[in-house]
Amino acid sequence: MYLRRLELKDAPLMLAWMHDKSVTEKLQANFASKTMEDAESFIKTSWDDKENLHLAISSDNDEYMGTVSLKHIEDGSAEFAITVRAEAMGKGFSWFGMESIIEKAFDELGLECVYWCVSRDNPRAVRFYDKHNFHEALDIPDKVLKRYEDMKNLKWYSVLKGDDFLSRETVAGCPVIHIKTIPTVDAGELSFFESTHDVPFDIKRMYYISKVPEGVRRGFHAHKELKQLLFCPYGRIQLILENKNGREEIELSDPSIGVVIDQLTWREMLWLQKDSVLCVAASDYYKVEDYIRDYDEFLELLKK
Ligand code: T46
Repeated sequence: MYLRRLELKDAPLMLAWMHDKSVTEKLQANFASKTMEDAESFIKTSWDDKENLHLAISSDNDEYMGTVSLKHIEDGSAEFAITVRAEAMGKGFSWFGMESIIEKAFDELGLECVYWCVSRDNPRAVRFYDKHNFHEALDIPDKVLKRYEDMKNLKWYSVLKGDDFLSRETVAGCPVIHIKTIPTVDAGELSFFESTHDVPFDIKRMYYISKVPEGVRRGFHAHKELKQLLFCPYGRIQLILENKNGREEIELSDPSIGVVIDQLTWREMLWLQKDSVLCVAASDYYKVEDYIRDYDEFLELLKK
């Protein structure tokens, strides 16, 4: 998936979500009356708009999955907004769009702050932002609040440049480790780890998962005893972990970042980009009896 300029060919899919109640019911604007001309005019206007940046979130096949925006770009800040098609929900497109445009705001546009709000009556959106560790902002300027004065029950969020919103120490309590990595000038980098020195167990097995299409999920199991280090040397994979600490996710896309699963943990892996590779160093040989593939059985074991 990637961000690109909106194109006229996106208008039919854009109009489709505008007329899809499951997408628009919690949005502030009324999209139901929009026409194909409105969608095309929005797209054309976006091409040389200086105050707003509207980009398409595109699948690897160049299919429009939604729009992500920085609006009211002024005084070093901008308002973030996003809408994805129903078909794109739960497949990593929202997080990808958000993460990418916030990085763009700080790194390319030189902004200092990105803020946004969501209705507290929209639990899906509130859960999404809370899950990604965004915190409620209490210092939104009056000028911005004025734009929303007719709206009640809003929750505001903001991210400041330098906030390490992507870097994490744990996912559902499982340690995120920095794999030792040595760069060579103009010749890439080399990463390595040694059994018991860098990884907290003896490595008895390595395996890797490749040739997975975009949007496919694997996993759906826990292990009784096995400890593993998971990392993604190429591509982008979302790792969703659930255990006694709750359910959290992390995107693996940096070859020098790994996650150690060292406790009873349900896992799912979502391929955000086709041909991404998931590598795993495991503490034991393959033992079919170590797998818990039944979610209810996992929940029962978690209670014990
Ligand atoms: C895990 C996640 C991250 C073997 O024969 N030997 C092996 O070492 C492995 C790992 C798998 N297999 C067989 C078992 C299945 O018939 O390969 C087939 C696919 O395995 P599975 O459906 O378990 O694949 P994933 O991607 O759901 O899970 C794998 C690991 O199995 C699991 O331990 O934590 O990756």
